[in-house]
Amino acid sequence: MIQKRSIKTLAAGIIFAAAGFGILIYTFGITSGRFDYEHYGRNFATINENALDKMYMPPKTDVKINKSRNSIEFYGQSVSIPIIASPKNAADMYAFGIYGLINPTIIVRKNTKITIRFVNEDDDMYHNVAVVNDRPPYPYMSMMIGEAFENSFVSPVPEASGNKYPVISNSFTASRAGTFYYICQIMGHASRGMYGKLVVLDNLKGTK
Ligand SMILES: [Cu+2]
Repeated sequence: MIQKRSIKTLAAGIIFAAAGFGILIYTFGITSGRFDYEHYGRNFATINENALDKMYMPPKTDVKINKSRNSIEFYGQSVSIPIIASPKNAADMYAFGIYGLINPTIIVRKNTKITIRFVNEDDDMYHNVAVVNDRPPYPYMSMMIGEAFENSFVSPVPEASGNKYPVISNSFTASRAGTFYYICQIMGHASRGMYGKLVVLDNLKGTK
């Protein structure tokens, strides 16, 4: 009798533990949901090397590139920003490239609609990009850092293979002025320097 009861207790304990673990995983899945590996890079397309090379070329208008400050100012209420993970001109894989600059400071005006066009040039690792409030240095587990703006997150995309470079886009509105950061949230990437600054200006003046 005692044995039966203890078996029942044990069974109940296991069920409770399993349920608790399930709730924990579920909760974690919500807070870090987009880092569920099963959902990595579901909706990406690919571009070839020719199209990738074009992403390095700045447009003739609507941007101001300052190489000495390593900054790029984007003009307009709606801007498209091409961000390359592990660009060929970077010192290592843990870098973003925009128009040939490495981890440049991006400058926009408040309420600009930003569309990030994100491509992975790395043939070895997944990468993503998210705009966050937290300033460096970053922890190893940077996927837990929350987004600065609603939807300011681009899903991780897998490594490039052959002449196919994964590309994915996402839009958000820089609704607050201030200094933010765009970081890669794959484990250990931001902590190794895969980040840059995003400055959202409060007024209509440039930074000239
Ligand atoms: Cu990365």
